[in-house]
Amino acid sequence: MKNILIIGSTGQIGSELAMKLRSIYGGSNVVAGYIPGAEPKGELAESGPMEVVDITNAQQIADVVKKYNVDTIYNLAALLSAVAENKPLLAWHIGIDGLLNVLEVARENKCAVFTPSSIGSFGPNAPKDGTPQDTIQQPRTMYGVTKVSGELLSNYYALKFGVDTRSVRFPGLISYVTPPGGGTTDYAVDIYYSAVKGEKFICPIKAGTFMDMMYMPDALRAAIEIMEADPTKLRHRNSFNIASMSFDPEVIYASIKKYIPTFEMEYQVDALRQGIADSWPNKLDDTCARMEWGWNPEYDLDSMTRDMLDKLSKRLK
Ligand code: AKB
Repeated sequence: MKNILIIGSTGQIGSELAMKLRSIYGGSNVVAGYIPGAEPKGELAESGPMEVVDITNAQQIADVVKKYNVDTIYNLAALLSAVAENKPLLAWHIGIDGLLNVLEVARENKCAVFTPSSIGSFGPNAPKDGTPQDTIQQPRTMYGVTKVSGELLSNYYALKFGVDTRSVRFPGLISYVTPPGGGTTDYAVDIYYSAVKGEKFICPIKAGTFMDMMYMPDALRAAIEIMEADPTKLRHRNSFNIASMSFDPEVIYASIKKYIPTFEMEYQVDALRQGIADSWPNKLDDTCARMEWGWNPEYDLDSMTRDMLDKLSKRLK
């Protein structure tokens, strides 16, 4: 990777990934793509180039790729799962029509492409525990439908046209920087904000609902390491299961209570999010990622909780 374009650089993953990529490859070599209304601010705006790149506008993507001699595109434009259920056509337009634009530009300009998939690419017929890399997926959400279609389309472009497409299936991502918006796993971020603010947490997901989660520093490393991986070792491309921890609301609550014993939580279950969570796996098997490109997470629940509470309490002072 020498010249990188991030589409969706001001979102939950993009805002942190852009800074991490700039620290590795140099500020001027990482273009922060954004849509009007979501302009980069602060360090992100000051540390390198930024350009309007709407994923639904193929010409705009092509112009920026040519202007900066881009060789790698991080395609992070997407609606999260709960929002996608309410706006299915928009989810498809951004997730699939947009991806097709990116893949075509990549084919014409010989770019590598990273497009994240998700635990949401699996549905209720997939094995729930130790969900294998290659298994039945059959998601029942529009989010999942776009993720599986995106995986297939990206593999097609790799096989048919030799486009270097790669991807990981992200778990719920937890970070103290940019909050997520409209995901099913967002509760696992919100709970830390409530704990640090000294508020009771109202949990929208039932006790006993286990989902894969990951701390953002591990997720950023995964996105970079998969793109740097030796292609001759990759048997899979789109998309690798990755995992680091799996918990339900009771487990994360207990982990926070160790540090803030007065913290309280009560349940008010959100039917939409609960339905989505019930259709997702409890825990993925990430053996292929470990074997093919050396994936290895650094954070577990306890080390993440300590870091989240420490960083958030400084930020919210
Ligand atoms: C969501 O909850 O929609 C995302 C995801 C797991 O893909 N965080």
